[in-house]
Amino acid sequence: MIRLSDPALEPIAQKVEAGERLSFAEGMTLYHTLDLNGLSQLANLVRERKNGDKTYFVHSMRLEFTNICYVGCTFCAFAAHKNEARAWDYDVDGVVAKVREKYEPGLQELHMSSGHHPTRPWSYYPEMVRALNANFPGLQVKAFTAAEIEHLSHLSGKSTLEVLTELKAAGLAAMPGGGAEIFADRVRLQIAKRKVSADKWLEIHKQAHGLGIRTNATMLYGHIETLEERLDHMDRLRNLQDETGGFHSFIPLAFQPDANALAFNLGKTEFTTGIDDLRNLAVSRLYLDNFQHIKGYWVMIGSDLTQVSLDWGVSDVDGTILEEHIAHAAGATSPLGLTTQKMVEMISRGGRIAVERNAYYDELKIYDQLEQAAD
Ligand code: V47
Repeated sequence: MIRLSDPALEPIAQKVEAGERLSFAEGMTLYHTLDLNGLSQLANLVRERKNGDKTYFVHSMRLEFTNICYVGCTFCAFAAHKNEARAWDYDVDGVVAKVREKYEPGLQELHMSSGHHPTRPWSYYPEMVRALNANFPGLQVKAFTAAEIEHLSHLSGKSTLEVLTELKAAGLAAMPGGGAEIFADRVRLQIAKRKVSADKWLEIHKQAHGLGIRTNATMLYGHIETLEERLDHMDRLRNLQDETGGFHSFIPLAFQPDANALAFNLGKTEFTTGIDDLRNLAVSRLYLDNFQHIKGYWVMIGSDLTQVSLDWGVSDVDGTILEEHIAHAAGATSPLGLTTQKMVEMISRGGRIAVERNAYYDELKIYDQLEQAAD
């Protein structure tokens, strides 16, 4: 029984209970309501209808094979010029060596997204994917954002469809959801002017889905965007998901405000608040009725809040990661990685059932006892 203190939520609650789609205006009501308790209960209703208590995570490794990038997004503290001392750029053997260094038995997913390197030839990318598959059979390579795919298309003179087709043939398992930022032009022109356009980002995901490559979608929030622009972003994703069904999860990325031009020039020096993070997750759970999962990204909102978010619509908490650089360059205070034990504890002590998955979201192991996480 859901108890509401805001009468404006009542017609929304009726629709949610009936499994009906929310309108844009109703989404905005969710962004403005002061009835946070009601909002979380509604999001939880959808979360439990779709996933019960199950909360998914993956034993994963993150690798950024280069931080060299010419794009100049104003929120980014990760990108470096090739002459900077902090620049890195691994060749194919270097990428394989880096994975070998960190490799752990049971590792499922290798998530790679990196800078737009200006001079690496196209052949480097499928070769890297082939080498990873040959050296680590069973490891799923989830790599290349739509922004990187567009970059590879420019680099190779191939269409984005050809690029995707060749990467899939090389063994690409799935694609991450980065590079989406905020789709609205007003914001995109200020934060990611030289990055893939919103329409092209969506087209590339549509092409990937058509080839059977499942992807995710992100949204970078907590900077200069309005609440309408956040909802507009979700609206465009909901429309594409209606067409293709190819997105696994939606991941709000909380702006990390250190060492980037957006923070410096526009005075955006604050981290998002816990309530904004939770509200945003709940609104996305309710608005994106055709997404199976909303992901709470512990790297950017911390594992304590991620645990709380399991009651606000979240049914996926990403992975162990091992070593992350993009958020940490911009001030993230979370650890670089978490153990499987910690992931299971976060979920179980949050009152939910931890389910280890792979990059395809196949269920590998259900942990119903904390002790079982010891292995
Ligand atoms: O594309 C960069 C964002 C993304 C900052 O698909 C920032 O499973 C906040 O896409 N503050 C990379 N965000 C991370 C990403 C991701 C993360 C987790 C899971 C998945 C997935 C994808 O990080 C970039 C950009 O949107 N980003 N700088 C910053 N200062």
